[in-house]
Amino acid sequence: MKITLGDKEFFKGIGAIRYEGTETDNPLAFRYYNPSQKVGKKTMQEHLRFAVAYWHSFCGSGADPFGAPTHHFPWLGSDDPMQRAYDKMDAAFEFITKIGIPFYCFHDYDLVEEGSTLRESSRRLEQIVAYAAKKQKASGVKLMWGTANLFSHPRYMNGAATNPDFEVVCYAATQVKNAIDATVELGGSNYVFWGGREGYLSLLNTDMKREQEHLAMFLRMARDYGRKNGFKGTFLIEPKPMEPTKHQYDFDAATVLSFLRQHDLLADFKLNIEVNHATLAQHTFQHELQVAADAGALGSMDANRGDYQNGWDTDQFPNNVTELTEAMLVLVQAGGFRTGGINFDAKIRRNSTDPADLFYAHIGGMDTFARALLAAHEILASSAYLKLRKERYASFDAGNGRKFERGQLTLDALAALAGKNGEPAQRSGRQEYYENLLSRFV
Ligand code: XLS
Ligand code: NI
Ligand code: NI
Repeated sequence: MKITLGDKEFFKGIGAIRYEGTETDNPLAFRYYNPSQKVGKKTMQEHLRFAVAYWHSFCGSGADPFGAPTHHFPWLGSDDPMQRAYDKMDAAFEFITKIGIPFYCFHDYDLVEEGSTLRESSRRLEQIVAYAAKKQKASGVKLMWGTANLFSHPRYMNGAATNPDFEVVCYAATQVKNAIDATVELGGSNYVFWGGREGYLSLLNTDMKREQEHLAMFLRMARDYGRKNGFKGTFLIEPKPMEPTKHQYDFDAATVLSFLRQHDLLADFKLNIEVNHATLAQHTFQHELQVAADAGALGSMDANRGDYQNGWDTDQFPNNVTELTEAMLVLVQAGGFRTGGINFDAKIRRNSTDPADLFYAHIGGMDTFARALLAAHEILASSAYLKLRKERYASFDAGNGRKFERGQLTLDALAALAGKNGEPAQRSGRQEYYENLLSRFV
């Protein structure tokens, strides 16, 4: 079959999306995201470093456990798997350039479907990666991160790196090796490990300690392979507490950090924090970001949102400015992104079936982040926020408080001070005051 490349337009009638400001009522325009606008020292585009997720936007069929696919993407129409992969890539780059997002992210088998043998799959991947390199060069779009899908194929039903069967571990290693090669070839600035099925369904049949040691060994090997083969970017772990397994090993930021520390991997690995994973772990997004930032390990973000009434990973596009302002406060104070960015790991709803829906979804998400960035920047640059928070800890800035922080007092000394000072005066935490302060800027 003769392969045709790049001669179809998939999003007809939709041109480049532009910033038109808050006065516009054009639903296909940005109202806040103005890439070249300066916010402090950097432009919005430099702060936010948006990325499109290949899997949701170009592979997601809209199927759910109760019903068949609703998204009949025209780029998936061919009978030939390579033609489908090329068409999908044309559609992806058309969308990414029209929306004006500078980066994208993929799993190996988002780019092309897996073949019936490992050799066939590797060959297909090499071909599509060569095409991706051309598309990147022609458009200026860059790869934010690559990863391997180690969870969809039935062979991974008991895990990949943590599978009790060594043969499956070897198979997973081959996929990771190829995905790292692809990431290096495409100049990706990060390589991601999301736990997939690394976890367990029942502890009865699981040797947790052994599985976690295998995971550390596997990550170490991937790190060594990447470094030996020219990967200079950041390895990222993406925590998630549950789904698809009942208990995922990379539960949340604190769990992953302690794992990385225990296995001496913190020099090469940082965290990719996802909104809906944070909330599934009963945390807020900003909490997870702060935990990562405090460890110097805030690498990247997967942007989406959950549903307040549902307890699963709904991966909706972000739309809550107030919540994201709290997240942006953490990011800006941490000094922003280095190799990472904001990847829209979000999907349009099953019943959003117009080609324009993918545009509305990303426009909404980008505008929401732009507003949150502007608000956070203003709060930090021109409100009393930082001063107020600092004052709350003023008793540690001098005298015995400072001595305590420096380790110059003992528990006995503290008890003696309490005896002398008596009952401490009440000091309000003023939560509502802080909340109102934030509201003033959103
Ligand atoms: C699933 C994860 C996944 C990772 C990439 O919940 O968010 O999409 O981001 O493997
Ligand atoms: Ni997710
Ligand atoms: Ni994700």
